[in-house]
Amino acid sequence: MRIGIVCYPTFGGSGVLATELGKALAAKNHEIHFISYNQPARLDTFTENIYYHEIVIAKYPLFEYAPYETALAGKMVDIVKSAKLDVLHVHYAIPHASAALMAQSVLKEMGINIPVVTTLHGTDITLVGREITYEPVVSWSINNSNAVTAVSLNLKEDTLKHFNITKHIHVIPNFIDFNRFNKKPKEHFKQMIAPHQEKIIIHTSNFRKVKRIEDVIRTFQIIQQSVPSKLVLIGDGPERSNIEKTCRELNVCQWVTFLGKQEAIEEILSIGDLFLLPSESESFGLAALEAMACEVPVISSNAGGIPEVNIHGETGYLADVGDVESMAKHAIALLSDPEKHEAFRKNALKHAHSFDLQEILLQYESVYQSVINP
Ligand code: GMT
Repeated sequence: MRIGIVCYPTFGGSGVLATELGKALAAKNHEIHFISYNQPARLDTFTENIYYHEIVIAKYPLFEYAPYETALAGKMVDIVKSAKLDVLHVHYAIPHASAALMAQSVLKEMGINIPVVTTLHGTDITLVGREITYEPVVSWSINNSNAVTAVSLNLKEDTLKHFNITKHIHVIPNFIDFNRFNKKPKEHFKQMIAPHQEKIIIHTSNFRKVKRIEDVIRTFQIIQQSVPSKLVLIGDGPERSNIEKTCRELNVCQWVTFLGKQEAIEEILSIGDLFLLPSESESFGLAALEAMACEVPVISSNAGGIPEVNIHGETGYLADVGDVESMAKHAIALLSDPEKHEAFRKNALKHAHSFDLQEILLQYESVYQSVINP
């Protein structure tokens, strides 16, 4: 198939997932055309069957806000025609789904039929999408896409609860590529970060408010008082200064390392003893799945779709959003019981296998087929 993938190019979950999906489809001989306003972060090497098309937004003094959606729709029209695409797959509803439907209408007038598949990722539904100014357009885009997928059962339920939806929503969860994400022998990293065999606790995210990284620091502070440990923070974003301030206030700076944005996250995850994900809202929690694939148990909140990924008392522990005492209590108990910790490591890996990329790819391919040959 010739597939157009529209996504945000950033390190955020939807862009990462869309890029990994495109790369995996290309490896199965599909022709993939990425359409984005910048080279997607994980599209960093030359790969056969992959093309990248940048949206260029023409500037004009009249435009206080450049019309991104119009430029994107125009780009889609151009690529569908020139690359003879079979399907457009847009990731994150706003504004990709409505722009794709605009392109679909334009192309229809030219006698070209292009089906649109929309994947809902999370904040496009749970946060921004519900804003009064966006909601009618998001509802319309979902109902008029040829097929819609959501990354967890919880996100599907949230979409049906908060929007007036008439369209069937397929649940196709986030996936993991075990060729890349597996526990690697990185003892020298461990030695560098924890020279006295301290436990290594990791958090990765885009440092947005919704991730509640202050809770990561608060949980860590309690853990540190009982278990010698180090906290490794991977990523960057708007909350960075607040987090540094919290570290100073709680007097934990000497045990916290900020690594910034990292490409080879799997290498750092490989030295982890625990992963923390206390998010306020999380449709799936791809970061937790990546940790689990590297055999790292997860202590998380029970928000959104996280309980579909992190199984309480098996792959890690869940607590209510903001309940840092419970998160720390579970973490201390697990880190202090080597046998249990080892069992949780194995359980985490085993459960991660139910999200194997190769299995999830088949589900996306089947959705594409269903809209190309309805
Ligand atoms: O929160 C992020 O990391 C970015 C956000 C996005 O939409 O770009 O991620 C969402 O999509 C990911 C991939 O499907 C999910 O794993 C994340 O749980 C989800 N984030 C939220 O719902 C907050």
